[in-house]
Amino acid sequence: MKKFLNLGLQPLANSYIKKKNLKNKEKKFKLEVGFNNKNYLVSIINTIPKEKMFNDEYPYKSSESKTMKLSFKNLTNKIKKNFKPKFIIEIGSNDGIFLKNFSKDSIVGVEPCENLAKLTKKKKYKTFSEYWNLELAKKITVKNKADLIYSANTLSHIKNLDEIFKAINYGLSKNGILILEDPSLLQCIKNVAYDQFYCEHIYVFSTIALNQVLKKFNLEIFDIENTKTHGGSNRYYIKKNINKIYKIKRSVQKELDKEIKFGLHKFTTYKKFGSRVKKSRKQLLKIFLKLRNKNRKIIGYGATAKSCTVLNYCKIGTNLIDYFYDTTSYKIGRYLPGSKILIKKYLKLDKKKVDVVFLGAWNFKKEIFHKEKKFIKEGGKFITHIPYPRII
Ligand code: DWN
Repeated sequence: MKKFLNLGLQPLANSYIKKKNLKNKEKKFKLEVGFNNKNYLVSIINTIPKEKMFNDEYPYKSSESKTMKLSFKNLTNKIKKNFKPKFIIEIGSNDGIFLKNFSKDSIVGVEPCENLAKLTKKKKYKTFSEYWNLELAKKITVKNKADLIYSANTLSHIKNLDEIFKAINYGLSKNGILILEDPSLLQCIKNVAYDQFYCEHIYVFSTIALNQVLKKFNLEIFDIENTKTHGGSNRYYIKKNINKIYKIKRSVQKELDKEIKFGLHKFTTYKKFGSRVKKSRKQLLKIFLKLRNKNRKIIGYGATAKSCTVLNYCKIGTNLIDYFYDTTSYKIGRYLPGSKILIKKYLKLDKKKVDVVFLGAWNFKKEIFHKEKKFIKEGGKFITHIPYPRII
């Protein structure tokens, strides 16, 4: 693997600090990103054991945003109309944002983070709080194989792709389909969204790379949709080679052509991205310092895992951001890892109290701007670093 990006020493992105632990030394790891020119995968180089990240204290809940709820709802309607699955497995069911759109006897969830699995179990959805692997696939499909396996924003978090796909291949019926959804590497590189890289995001997939991985398991992509979620994602519709029901759509070659045209198969593209990231850091810091010199009150909005990368890479701390707002109850009253900025319970933005807001959750810009119409109307400003640092 050839390294193209060094994001410095970073703490675990989702390890929000309790006040009583603020003085404790945090564990940090080298966050470096590389390109494998054999299988075209882009991944972080040093990985953290999964048990350290995905346990019974996982803070992220998908249902915190209206955008995500709507996206899952729309997909559900499409699935019901086009595929009519009788038995579905969801890998990475989180707080049930997708699951709850189906009847309890037609879907099972797999969610290793016990605190999240508890939420769906409570609502009587069968949920396995285990890591997805072949053994689990065998256990779940004793009676029936799945007509549909769905996984959003999860496979990019799992190191051993061979194990995942072996288990998927086992669990999926002959004519069943697999739908995967993850951030698009093309969008990540185009938008200089270097904060898509942190301990949990082991991979950011290109179609080129995913295609290579799938081939080994006799799986093939038959359709791709570009979605707007998480800063630009791809939804891949995948089938077994032996399944002749679905024809391969033009969208697949179109996406591959786009990626090749952009150079996602070449190391030089990533080298250039590395330089753009350094430039982005410089520009972002310049904006913060200028505003601080003018005594502007700056806060953050959305204490995301992505923010952890930005704040620690750019060395932005309490000297530049007073506090963050977030709606997630688990995060409130804790401090962001590394930068140690306090996370407060979300209140509607008030221009009398705040001048400028750093968009940690830049991927929900539209939803947030809609919510904060009044603040914007009264002259409130936002800082974003995507696709380049600027005040809006
Ligand atoms: O892959 C992953 C994605 C899907 O979710 C995980 N590894 C971890 C997590 O990443 P993230 O924290 O970068 O995700 P989000 O979805 O960008 O996080 C949004 C955060 O912003 C949440 O903490 C909720 C918060 N929020 C808010 O406070 N007000 C979000 C919205 C839309 C709001 O209006």
